[in-house]
Amino acid sequence: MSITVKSSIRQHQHSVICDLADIIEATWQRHLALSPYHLPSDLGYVESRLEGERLVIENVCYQTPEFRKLHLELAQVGPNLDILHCVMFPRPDYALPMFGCDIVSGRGQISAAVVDLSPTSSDGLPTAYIKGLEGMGTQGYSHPRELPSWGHIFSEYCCFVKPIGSPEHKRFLNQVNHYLTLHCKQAKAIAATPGKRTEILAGQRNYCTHQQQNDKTRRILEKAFDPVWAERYMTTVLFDLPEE
Ligand code: 18B
Repeated sequence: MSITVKSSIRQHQHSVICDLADIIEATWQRHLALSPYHLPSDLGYVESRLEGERLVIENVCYQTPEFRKLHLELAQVGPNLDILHCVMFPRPDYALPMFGCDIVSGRGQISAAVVDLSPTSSDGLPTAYIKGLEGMGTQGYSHPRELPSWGHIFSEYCCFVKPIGSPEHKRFLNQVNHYLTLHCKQAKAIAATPGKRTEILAGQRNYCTHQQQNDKTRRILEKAFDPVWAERYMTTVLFDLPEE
């Protein structure tokens, strides 16, 4: 009898991506009460071909009392392109910002590393976040990168860089850990505000519709699958919205 084990792509990815995936999962487990979140059954583990190369996507999803969906995604495009994507979607009863993180590594070099806690209210980030993030951003990195036109959704503490060498890799890992820990602690500390649902939903919708305009993400998915599949994936898995 032969047993086939679906081998995880995690151990084959850039070490910064593996380390960050471990940090994210450990931080979630330490601070939050996780229960499973079920993706549409055909979208949890996905494989396709992009220009003759394999595209593999592995999704890890949870929900908690404060978060409708915690989503960590690892993707590998052929032997050379590794991606980590993570978004935390608060339940619309909680006036929390959006935690988002993306790392793209091509041929062993990280070209893009992004982390932010993005406001969902027109008043900007809550005071506790402003205090916790003071002085943080792209300081300490030699290659900050310019945000695309849809990037006005991010906060002034958004870190978008090409991190060079192991000191900057380490700095980025520490920075994500800091943003994530602050966010988990705040989520536990604040009370639900059901009266603000409409405003919070509008803020989340604004975030998601702008993220869906990321042509670089869309292009990878369209080439590996097709435009209809890419649209479904971007709107149901990467940046979906809760029912009213
Ligand atoms: N993203 N990223 O998640 N993206 O998902 N990403 C790229 O060096 C994928 C998020 C963000 O300059 C690039 O230029 C794929 C979240 C920004 O126009 C590639 C998936 C955030 C840019 C991919 C994925 C986020 C960017 C180009 C699904 C922030 C710069 C890499 C697994 C919170 C956009 C490069 C620009 C870039 C791909 C940000 C290839 C396939 C949550 C700002």
